[in-house]
Amino acid sequence: MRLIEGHRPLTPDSAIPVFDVDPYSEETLLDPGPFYTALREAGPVVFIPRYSVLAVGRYEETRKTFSDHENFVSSRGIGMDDFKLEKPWRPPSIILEVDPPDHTKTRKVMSKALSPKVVRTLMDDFTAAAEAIVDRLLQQSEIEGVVDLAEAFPTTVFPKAVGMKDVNTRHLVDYGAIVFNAVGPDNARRRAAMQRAPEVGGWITAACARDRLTEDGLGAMVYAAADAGEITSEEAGMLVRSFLSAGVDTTVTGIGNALWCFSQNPSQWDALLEDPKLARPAFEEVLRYTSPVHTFARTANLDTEIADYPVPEGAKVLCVLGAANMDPDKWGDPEVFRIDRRPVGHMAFGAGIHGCVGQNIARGELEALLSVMARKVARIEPAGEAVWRPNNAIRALDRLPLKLIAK
Ligand code: OVM
Repeated sequence: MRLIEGHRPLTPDSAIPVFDVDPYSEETLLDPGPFYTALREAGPVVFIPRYSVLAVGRYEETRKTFSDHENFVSSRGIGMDDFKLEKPWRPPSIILEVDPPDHTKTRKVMSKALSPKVVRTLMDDFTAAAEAIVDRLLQQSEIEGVVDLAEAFPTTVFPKAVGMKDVNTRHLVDYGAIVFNAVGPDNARRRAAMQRAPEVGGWITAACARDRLTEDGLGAMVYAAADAGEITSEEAGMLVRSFLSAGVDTTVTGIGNALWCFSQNPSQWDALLEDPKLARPAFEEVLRYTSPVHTFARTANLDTEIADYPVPEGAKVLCVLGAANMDPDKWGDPEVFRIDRRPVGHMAFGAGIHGCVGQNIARGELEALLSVMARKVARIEPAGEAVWRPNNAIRALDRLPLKLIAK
């Protein structure tokens, strides 16, 4: 419970519907669909007594709350901890966990480093890496989709794009899991992640130093902004840390989820083979259907409201992006995975000033991989049971046994 001495506890307002669930139970994280539905049906905003927080899951309120950076700030943390009251587990991100005007400066540096123009220069490398990995996997009778493909591809291309001299695939992937579990409540899952934080976090911090980066990568671009006086060199190191926090586990998860979606919906793989230009829209549908970041929070920084219900200063609001992306009022038939949907406005990359700054590079990675696979792979078949890996903020697979059948 977030009932802290001297702080006005969030009590169920007379009117806000009470929704008595644990959004972080293993059952829910393994199969979030029923929770998403119940959350949307419980009201436009609900009070969850177990954690003394509010939650939104309908499309409209989720979008509105998540992008209203004036009333619902990020500087108090985008997880369960209120940084105004509790010490953050690591120095806060200077782009994610910050508000304007500080945010504006760092966001500009990161937008430039991750611009469509920069991503275009990376595409040939993404395609070559995808070809090498897919060709190798097509020699095997079965693959483990998570390690062999979902992890293999981003951990090959992304550290290289950043210009990392030292690459430890395991630490890169595990850091993501730690960062995303840290967004949740103080549960067993978060505590287990925290145990590994000193070791993995220490390695990450060291890898962000200027002398651990090449002179031609995204990391160097951020340090060049320090040379130009836009930010300090300490800030440059922190922004490189943001690349490593947000750029690996997210795309690993996106690829795993894409493979899962296609293995479950073979007609949609056929549709991609028929029209490979659907690679990009297909990824958008994967993001909508199995949103990697399922929940991030905001904090009301003053007395405000959601859907005409009063919301007091200090209230944490879980924004359940995965639920918004399955709202039938927005999508009509959200339970159907179809790659030609073009789900414009989906919430998987967030929205507003904090909308995913890496979305161009994520799309570039997936476009390269899905296009290469569309050229080489006739079918993606399950070869055993897919197992999900519960995480407080990310909806990722643990294991995905597959058969890739060559064209
Ligand atoms: C960061 C960051 C940015 C976006 C997502 C994220 C928790 C982290 O700047 O560290 O995942």
